[in-house]
Order: sequence, then C-alpha cells, then structure tokens
Amino acid sequence: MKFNTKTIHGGQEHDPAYGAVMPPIYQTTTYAQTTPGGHKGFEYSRTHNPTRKALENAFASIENGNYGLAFGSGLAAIDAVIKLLEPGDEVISTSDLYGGTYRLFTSIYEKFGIKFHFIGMDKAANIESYVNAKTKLIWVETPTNPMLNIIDIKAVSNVSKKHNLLLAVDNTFATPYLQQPLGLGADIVMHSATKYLGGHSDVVMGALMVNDKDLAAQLYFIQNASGAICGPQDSFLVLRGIKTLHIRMQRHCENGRAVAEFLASHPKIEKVFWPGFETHPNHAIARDQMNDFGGMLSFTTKGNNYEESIKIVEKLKIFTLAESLGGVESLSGHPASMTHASIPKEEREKTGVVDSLIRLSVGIEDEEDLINDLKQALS
Ligand code: P1T
Repeated sequence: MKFNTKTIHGGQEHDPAYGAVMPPIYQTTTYAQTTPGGHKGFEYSRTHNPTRKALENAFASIENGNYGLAFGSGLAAIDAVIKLLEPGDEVISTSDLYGGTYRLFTSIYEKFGIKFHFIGMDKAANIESYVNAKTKLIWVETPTNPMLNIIDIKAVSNVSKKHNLLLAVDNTFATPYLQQPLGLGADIVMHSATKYLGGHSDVVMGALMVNDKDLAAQLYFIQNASGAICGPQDSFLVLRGIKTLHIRMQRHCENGRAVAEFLASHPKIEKVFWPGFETHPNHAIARDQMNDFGGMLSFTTKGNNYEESIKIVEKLKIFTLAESLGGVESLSGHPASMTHASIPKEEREKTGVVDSLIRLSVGIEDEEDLINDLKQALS
C-alpha cells in the first residue's frame, strides 16, 4: 500500500459489530467479562481501547512501523521514551529542539540522575566524542524547532548502531509524508500528534512508532503502568485527521515555499530559515532525506529588534499569534518569549533563537492572502 492510501486505510478494518466504516468512539472505561479473564481482548481503557487501538494501528502504518502507541500529549510520548532509561544513563540530544522537550529533560529527568548532552548534530562525527559506556539514547529532532536545521538521520543511525544505542527521532515537523525515520535507521519515531497528524488544532496528543517487538513491549508496559494515555474522542479525531494528511501536507509545502520566497525577497528581512533554499546549510541532506520541505519556517528582521518583532506578530491578521503549529490555519509565534522561553537566553541565542526571530506555521489557506497579510504586517 502506498503512503496516500495508508493514511486512509492503513491498519484499519471495518467495525466488526455493525460494519461501521469509521471506528466507533468506544466511550467506555471497562468491558464485561463472562468469567474472570473471559473477555474479548479488552479489559480496562487505560490498557486498551478499541478506538485508540484503531488509531495506534494507523500510527504504525503511516510510519512504516510494526507498532504504534498513542499518548495524552507529545511530551507524554517523550516521557515514555526517557522512562526506558535508568539513573546514571546518558542521552545525546540535538541542541536546537522544542523548549518543552528541553524542559522535560533538564527540569524533570536530570534530577533522577539522567545526564543530557545538547550538541549540534550537523556532523554525525561530532556525536562520537560524547559516547561513553553510560550512553543509551540519541535524541534527534529534524527539522528542528524553531531553526529548521536538518539532521542526517542515516548518518546518526550509523553511530547509534555502531555503539548499540537507541535512536529516537521527533518527526513532528516533517510528518511521515516528508520523511520516515524508521527506514533511515531510527529505532523510535515520536510525534506531537497535536500538530500535523491531528491537523486541525483541536486535540493534544503524542505518538510513538517502533519496529522492534521487545522495545514495543517495554513501551506498552510504560504506557499502561504510567497511564499517560489519550481518550477515545481524541483518538477518533486524530484518526480522522490522518486521513487527509497527504493532501494537507502537499498544500502546506506549496504555501511554505511561496511564503519563504516572498520573505527572502523582502527588504526588512535579514534571514529566512527554510530548508528548501539552496543556501540553507543542510539543503543537500533535506533534499535527500525529505520528499519536500514542509510548511514551517522562521525568519529574523534587520536590526534584531525585539519590539519590532512583537509589532509584526501583533499586526498579522490571517496568521494567528499562538503557540503550536501544523494545523490547517496559519499561525505565527515569537519563540524567544513563547515556545522557547523555558530555555535560558544564553542557551537559546547560541542556537539562533534571537529576539527578532519569528516562526510561521504556514497553513493551507490561499497563498495570495497569506502573502498580503505578511506584506501589511511588515509595512
Ligand atoms: O505539545 P505536545 O503535544 O506535548 O508536544 C510537544 C512537542 C514535541 N516536539 C515538538 C517538535 C514540538 O513542536 C512539540 C510542541 N510544540 C509546540 C507546542 C510549539 O508551538 O512549538
């Protein structure tokens, strides 16, 4: 089955009770048993729920994985991955990543004795100097949030395989429409399904996809034992969202390109961070690794003026100033004061998150309307 068909049919079967084409929302906590243990595969909805199961099958299918797991948020999914580790273990992570992921790693897990190294992964060889006997996991976000750096997943997986480490890839910005990390050597794919997979800014959810049976069993154990699951209504909504992922992504990519090119030609703009430009430092990897360049981009204005950037995001009308990304509607954000405020100023400026940086999640509205909105806000 090809990707565009998988988004609609992958891992799905019609409901056995009445043949419903969409899985019913099984709004139930528990399931009748005829005798202790005599049930139809479902006992309690923290452990299993038929609507969540249908979604988890879809998750596995679109990432070409054998197993999918759904969580109550993207961070809950990341949390489950870190729970595979033990005190004393070390993690090597990209330095430019979502602020909430950084906060989870440093404010929660460092105090349980897990050590995190945040490094640039432009060159996979850089990683090896941080590997020691305690290293267990490499955490990669690509494209990175909000700088749109691209990490070569295959090159990083050569390092993880050589040293017998787990490689997890946060595929939120790309989605499986653009890249499928399991096929490039990753062990775990993670999504904030809140974004493109849900696609309509109405559900907070996380996803993990894996191939290995034992790894899947450990993660299912954590999912049930820690209990950070999502409910059946939300499962239904994300399953519905996935059915149009391919056509939404196609338009996100087209509009993303148009907006990136418009901004790059605007006299007030200093720099546009979008991997589709040949001048982007990781363009060659992006071209090899991704099917297109996505709908996310960031830019800085000349003079790096904090107040001016705030004025621009306030003036935008179609681009709503809001946290989050990946919905059908265009959003703008000011990472230094919003999504990445939990990263100390000194740390975030090292990765390029300066005061004038504005991030855009380019939606699927009319391209001309989006460009006119940016024109008026920059005027
Ligand atoms: O918000 P949540 O569903 O828990 O997902 C966290 C997360 C993980 N990884 C990436 C790459 C993300 O972008 C996010 C969430 N990001 C935002 C809310 C944001 O505006 O960047």
